[in-house]
Amino acid sequence: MTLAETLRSIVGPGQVLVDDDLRASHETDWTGRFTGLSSAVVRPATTSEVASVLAACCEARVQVVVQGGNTGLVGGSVPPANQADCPPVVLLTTRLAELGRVSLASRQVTVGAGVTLAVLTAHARAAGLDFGVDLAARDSATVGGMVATNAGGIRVIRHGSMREQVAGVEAALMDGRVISRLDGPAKDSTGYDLGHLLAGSEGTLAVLTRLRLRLTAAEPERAVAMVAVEDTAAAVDLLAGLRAALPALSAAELCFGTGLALTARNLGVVVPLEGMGGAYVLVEVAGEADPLDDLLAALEKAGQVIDATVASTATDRARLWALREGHTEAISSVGVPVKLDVSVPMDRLAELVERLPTEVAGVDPAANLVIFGHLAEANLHVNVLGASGNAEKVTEAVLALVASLGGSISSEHGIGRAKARWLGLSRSQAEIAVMRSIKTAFDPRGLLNPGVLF
Ligand code: 2HG
Ligand code: ZN
Repeated sequence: MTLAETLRSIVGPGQVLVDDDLRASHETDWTGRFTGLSSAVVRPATTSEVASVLAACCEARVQVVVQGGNTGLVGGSVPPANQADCPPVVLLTTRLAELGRVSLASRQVTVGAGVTLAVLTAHARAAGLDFGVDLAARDSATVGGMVATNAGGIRVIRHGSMREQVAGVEAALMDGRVISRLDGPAKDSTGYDLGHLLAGSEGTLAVLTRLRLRLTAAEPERAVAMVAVEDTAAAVDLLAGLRAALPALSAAELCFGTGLALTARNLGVVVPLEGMGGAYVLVEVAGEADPLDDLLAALEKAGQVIDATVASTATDRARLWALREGHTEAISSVGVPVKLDVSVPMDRLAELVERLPTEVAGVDPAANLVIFGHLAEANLHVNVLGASGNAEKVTEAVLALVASLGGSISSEHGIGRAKARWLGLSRSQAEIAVMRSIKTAFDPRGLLNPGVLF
């Protein structure tokens, strides 16, 4: 039997896509920057099918690339560009769509890795709870991909990143064995925490098939404001004041005039507070009761506010959020960006913002820089447009600056293929050696997500 025949016998003939046009959307990433050929796209529906697909590929020594919603921004979910002679199989997780019953007592739920964030959130809310992580790609991003990349998003200040939500995992190894720990014990000190190890491993160790996830209390009432401040340093001071006054602060997002103008143009709306500030902070507070008065009092007390627009209706809140969440699409509407997702110690954020334009212009004077990010984690999304011919040099310059400020070259998107060359800027040689040993223990033939991370 050929590998394709074996794969068809495992998942059914209709679930092995080999035609060019059916494979195409799985071979290029969301940004359009990363693309590579696959031999087939395989869509297993159960853990045992995933395990059998992996075992068959392992036996045939064929590489496997794992893909969920393909919303990743570092090229980690598509085949490598340089492997047309022996293209990998893309293993698509979207049919792993099980939605378990919400346990109100443990505040946990078990779901398939292919469930989207939006579906998980609706499921939790229907049970009177909520899910703690949220991000703009919620309608397509799968929870498996989000755990694999340790996704962060807009509410990390309140509930942490994806790893913190993981109470247990089930995953298939490249040789077809399955590890399963889905009971989600509230306390567990029985050795290595494999679930937390797989979180952030970017599909290089195993394929996540089911996740036991923690849920949060529902906080249905929200108040949102967009605040104009002098500059990034003032935004950081504002954050300190808001954190002191608002224990239920659920988001603090950083924007700048260039990105807001581009996003407003793309959405066909007017920029609020245009020209008023050197930086803008989108603030959200959540609670069981309407937190608007608390937010107004906190803004008054925190200082630094040049002007603010406060949303008092759901429509106005959505309008303000669209201006922040719409940045990614607005940027892609004008070109293919070099995207770098970095963080620095909070007291270096203003310096990073100040030095970036010179650093980027030094490599490519014609490039356009658009920055925004998650203020509370000092996580900046650096998007460089018009520099695709200089992508590597721009990446080098920005990441070197971040490293010199004591920062991380990936705050929440992962290393993927985009930053694999620069892993050494954020991790020591000893750490990388240990990571490689772990990779070998899970996947001795190096077949899973080749070229990602290392
Ligand atoms: C966000 O915060 C995402 O909206 C995407 O992490 C960031 O487009 C980007 O650079
Ligand atoms: Zn982000």
